[in-house]
Amino acid sequence: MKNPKRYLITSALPYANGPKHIGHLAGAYLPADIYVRYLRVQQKDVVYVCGSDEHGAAITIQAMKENTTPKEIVDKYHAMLKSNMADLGISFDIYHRTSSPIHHETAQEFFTALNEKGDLEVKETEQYFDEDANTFLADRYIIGTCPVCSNDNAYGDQCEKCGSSLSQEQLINPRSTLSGNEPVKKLTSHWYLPLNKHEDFLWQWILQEHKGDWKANVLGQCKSWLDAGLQPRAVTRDLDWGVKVPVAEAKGKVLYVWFDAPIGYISATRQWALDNDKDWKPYWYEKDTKLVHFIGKDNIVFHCIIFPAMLKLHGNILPDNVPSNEFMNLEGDKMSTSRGWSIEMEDYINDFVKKDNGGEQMVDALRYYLTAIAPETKDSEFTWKGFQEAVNSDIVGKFGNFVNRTFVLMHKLCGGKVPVLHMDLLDDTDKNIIKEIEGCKTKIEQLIEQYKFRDALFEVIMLSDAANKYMQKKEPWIIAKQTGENGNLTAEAQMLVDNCLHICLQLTANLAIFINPFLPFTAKKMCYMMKVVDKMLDWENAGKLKLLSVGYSLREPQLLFRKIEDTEVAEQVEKLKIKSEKLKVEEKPITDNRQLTTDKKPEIVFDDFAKLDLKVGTILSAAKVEKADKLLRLEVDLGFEKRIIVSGIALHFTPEEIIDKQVVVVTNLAPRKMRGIESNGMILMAEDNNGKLYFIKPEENINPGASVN
Ligand code: B3M
Ligand code: ZN
Repeated sequence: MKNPKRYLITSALPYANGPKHIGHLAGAYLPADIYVRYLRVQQKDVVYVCGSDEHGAAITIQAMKENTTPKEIVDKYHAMLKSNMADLGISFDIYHRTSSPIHHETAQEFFTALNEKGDLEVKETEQYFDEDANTFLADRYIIGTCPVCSNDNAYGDQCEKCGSSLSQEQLINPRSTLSGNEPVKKLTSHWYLPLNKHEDFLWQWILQEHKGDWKANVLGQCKSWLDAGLQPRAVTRDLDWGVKVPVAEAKGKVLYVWFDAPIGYISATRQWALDNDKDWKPYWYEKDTKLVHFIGKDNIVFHCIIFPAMLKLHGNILPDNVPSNEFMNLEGDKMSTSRGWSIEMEDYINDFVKKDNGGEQMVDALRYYLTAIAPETKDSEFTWKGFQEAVNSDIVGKFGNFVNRTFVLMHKLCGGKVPVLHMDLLDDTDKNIIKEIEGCKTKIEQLIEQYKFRDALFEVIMLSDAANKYMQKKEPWIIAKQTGENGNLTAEAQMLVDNCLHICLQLTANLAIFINPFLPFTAKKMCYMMKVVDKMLDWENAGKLKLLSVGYSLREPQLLFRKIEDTEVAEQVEKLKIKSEKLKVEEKPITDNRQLTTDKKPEIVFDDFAKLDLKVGTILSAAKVEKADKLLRLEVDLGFEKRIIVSGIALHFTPEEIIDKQVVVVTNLAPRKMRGIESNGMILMAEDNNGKLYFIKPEENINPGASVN
């Protein structure tokens, strides 16, 4: 779209069902943030909205898993996601939530408008029903075997192993998540969006109008959906958590989460307008608004086909572009929080940003690497080694190094002030680098406007590389040794030194402007060093040579980035392995922890119980048993003696985390040899329905050897 009057930028609303990983960050948040920051320094009218997606089975199932209510789940993870995003410099104008009243109202109005116009169809169909739990089983409440990859635990809406988008009907051997039983079919009515009626429009709009400007991966996915033919899609569900269907006869039904979530973009805009005394309507109704959705590839069909069909029926504008990214893998495998093969935003923040030697520079270090390897056209791969190399060689070695050398030399050779530029002394080397600064601006603009952030960032690093080479060629520290007979620097030499450092300083100012959308904290630090206000970062200043006035005194340099050490890389790789191993046992389907297991044992008399000698012990040491994945060798202090006990808990706990823990031990169990080690007792553990283990221990630490009766 040429010259839009305003921009509305959205990032996919993350489900508030758990922490989100840096693959999510790289896919939908960081690129949008770069784009928005770029538009803001161009003084564009831009609003950037996002928020937590708080409905759907993803939330209610997590609540079952954590043995709590959906409300507590969304409150907890909404707070976490909001603060993680802020910590990582994602500059939303609003981070809203779909549990808010204004969202419920907006989504209901939207549904009612379509329903009253006759754009939805009501159909009675058979749906899976759990007779034990006496409830219909929406989406993820059914698990079964994936027809594509044979994964036994595919969800009713998606297989997390191969990424296929599924419907419950496609699952082989469906089972209920609530009881594990085979579900029965029961009649129920739902509202459908007849997508089949909009095929022609969608075909024309996506594959004709946008074939030149949408990304190939996006067009490709849309084409295969359209080629396969669109089906009517249910937009309501039998669930008790979500936006109530605003129709009297729809008791016990809520809007399908994928119907209400994208409307979350609208309700967030409304809330932003309320908070800022603005009018939200032009952003959703005026044709000169440029609406751009940033998402990951698993969300393409919803943002390119379903939501646009809804928007069109509702009389809203359509997205101008949906620059979806592919996936970012991690150390050779798919990133997945549930399998523990991921780096959560929360963990990165704790391990790097909130540590000594961390801070905002480590936010920018991550933003740098994630953008440099952004999966813009195909899947990409995060490795800790790659992170280290990118940070150490590009932003420490090239960008940071140039800025630092410039400041050090300016203080040493030019008295800490911006030196004069002697135009008559400029040679070709000077003129070439000046041209490069100007050229860089145009290149970055073109690339960002095509959503090629990776290449745009590469241009900035190339400019800093060229800047280093320029300085290396000019060698002002050598010229500064050309002294006359009186021992002072010759006038000509001083002028050459001044020219070089003048250019290097203007280059630094330009680098700050160029890097700002990508690494905003770095740009800010550079402004501080140059003693200029943030206004200098306005895009119209880019490419200019007079950003810093002659004679202006500047601050001492600060280090922009620190190196990543080998030990940090090793620690993170190790941490990843431990985390994923620990979660392997939990890979089983989720069952409801609030339901009691009923496997009862036969009655015993008191004397049977009294035969057990139960004592409190303290774990003194723990170590893995070689060639036995599940076993830990524990040394336990029982007060009167220390014992070796072999326990099958290695997949649940690391040795480090259980040292000093108190446990209850069956001390009079006959000794048993396991993997050649004699085990003298047994540790009592509780196990929930998901197979997760918990220690049984006194409320407070007491003396080891205390008896348990
Ligand atoms: N919450 C799905 C996801 O996190 C969903 C996105 C909604 S965007 C309107 O992948
Ligand atoms: Zn699959």
